[in-house]
Amino acid sequence: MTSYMPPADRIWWKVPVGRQELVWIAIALVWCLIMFAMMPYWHVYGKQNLSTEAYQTTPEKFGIKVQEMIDKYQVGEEGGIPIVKPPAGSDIYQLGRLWQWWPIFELEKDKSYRLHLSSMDWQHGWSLQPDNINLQIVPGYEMVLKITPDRAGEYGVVCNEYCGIGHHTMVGKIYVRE
Ligand SMILES: [Cu+2]
Repeated sequence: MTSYMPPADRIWWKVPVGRQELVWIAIALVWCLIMFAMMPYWHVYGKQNLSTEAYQTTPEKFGIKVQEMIDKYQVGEEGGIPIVKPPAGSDIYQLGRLWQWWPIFELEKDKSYRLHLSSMDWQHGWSLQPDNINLQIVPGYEMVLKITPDRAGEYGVVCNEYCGIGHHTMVGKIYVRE
């Protein structure tokens, strides 16, 4: 009998499941449960997934927050992009747009900040180098993550989501001072 023919026994669902099949279902189920448990385990102990928060916003609202922070804490300018030194422990805002990460931050080592990220136009990829922290940044949502820079130096923010003709020039900066 082939599968496209009707079963010989009309009430086939009452035929007991074979032992081998039961064993494989059990093995697959146990493996699923292990994988399920691994997700929270790696989140906590794997040191690879960020604990981010996400909120709805609009480009207009987010742009206002960014500008308010710049007006309060700007300390300089580099290549036409403001450099901002917000107080330790504060909420800091960086926006992505064609083709900039705006503004540049000057942060203190070993101090924590709540970093808010959003896009003004379309999807960008926020990639912190050389630490390789990656986040998808989309308009309409703000991602929030707590950061505590533990090394002084200059960090780059590159866009790793192709966003048009100037994508390769979309490079931002974060300075961390002792
Ligand atoms: Cu891009």
